[in-house]
Amino acid sequence: MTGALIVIDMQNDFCPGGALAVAGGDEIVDGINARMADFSAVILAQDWHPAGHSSFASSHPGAQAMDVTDMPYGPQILWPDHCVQGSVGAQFHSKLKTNRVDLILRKGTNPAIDSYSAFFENDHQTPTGLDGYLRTRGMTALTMVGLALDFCVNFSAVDAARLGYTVQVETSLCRGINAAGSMDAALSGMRAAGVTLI
Ligand code: VGL
Ligand code: ZN
Repeated sequence: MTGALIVIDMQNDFCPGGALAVAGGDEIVDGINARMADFSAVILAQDWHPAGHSSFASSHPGAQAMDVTDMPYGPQILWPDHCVQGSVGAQFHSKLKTNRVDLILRKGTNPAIDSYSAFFENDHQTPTGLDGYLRTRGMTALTMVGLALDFCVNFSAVDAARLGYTVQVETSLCRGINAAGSMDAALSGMRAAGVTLI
């Protein structure tokens, strides 16, 4: 048992029937549960937006979901309202096992900045604190699974590799959104950053 399993955003809103459903998102829950015993730490990331978050299309008059807007920190895809703090959609999938979990890391709580990555908000500068947690626990090898492969898993994996972690993404335990070629870009970006895809 070595290293940490980082489970990204296994929440109702990213599963079929949810506000930002990822196709087959619920198919990976059992496999993720089964992997938890293989790691010395298990961390869950949880997308956790205040109502009216700036990444929601509904917060931008005239905008549609999947439009791209310019934010002070760069281009931002506008999403349907999702993972609103305290909502059923923000809860973890009901079959996800949480007893073995060491840390639940909530992200996307700043109304003005989205946060795909579990390490930094989308300005790529504001830390979530996860790096400090992992470093002080002596974790250097990270395995990532969850949703969505081309957004939050991708950004988390690339940031972790840049921070010096050994990172592998188990793609069979991930599912993606694939908006405008985002899947191919994510896979090549992760490889270029030194992430191992298995
Ligand atoms: C995610 C879009 C918006 C994700 C979160 O978990 O990949 N994608 N918020
Ligand atoms: Zn979000």
